[in-house]
Amino acid sequence: MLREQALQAIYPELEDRIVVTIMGAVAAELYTLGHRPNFFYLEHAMGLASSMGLGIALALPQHKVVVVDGDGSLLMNLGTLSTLARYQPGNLLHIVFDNESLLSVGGFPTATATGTDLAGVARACGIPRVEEADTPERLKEVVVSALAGDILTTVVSKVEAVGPKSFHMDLPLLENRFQFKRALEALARQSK
Ligand SMILES: Cc1ncc(C[n+]2csc(CCOP(=O)(O)OP(=O)(O)O)c2C)c(N)n1
Repeated sequence: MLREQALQAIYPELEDRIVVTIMGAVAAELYTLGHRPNFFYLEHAMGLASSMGLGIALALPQHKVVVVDGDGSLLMNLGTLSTLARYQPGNLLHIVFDNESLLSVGGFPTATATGTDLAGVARACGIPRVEEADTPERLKEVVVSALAGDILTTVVSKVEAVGPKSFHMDLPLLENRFQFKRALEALARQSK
């Protein structure tokens, strides 16, 4: 499966959610499908999208938060899985696109290319619902049901190591930060 196809399939489920992505290829792909003020592309801080998503999910329990992660990023912050499992926010959906590669910096193989099973690690850490979804249709099914329910879910999707032609995003990091902060503040006001 191409990650672009997977994102396309789930975009309608994401557009009104709080979404935090890792940097690089997947951020550019989501941005190209249609940027929203409720999307934050966590540049530079590799591995920490899930940690940021956890903080937001705990702070805004009435709203669903979707983290779009990568294998290299998750491997850099594997402890996040046990922290997620400890706090278990039912409003958090953690999507891991596993292309077995550090694609955004040139395509070096990660440990999932040599056998590390991230879904297995997530289960062993105590994430209550762990799914694997290797077609856009299956991923969409999992995303729809996770967002309709209230169980912390990690879904690992194997994707080809193919990125966008251009990583250009016409959105300065600070502008994204201010937009996103305002979007979160508006949601926080709604839930008061
Ligand atoms: C701490 C840190 N180390 C390295 C980098 C450089 N870097 C940016 S993206 C990336 C690869 C991310 O890999 P993955 O999460 O698998 O996503 P992919 O690029 O494959 O979509 C790396 C190594 C960084 N931004 N921060």
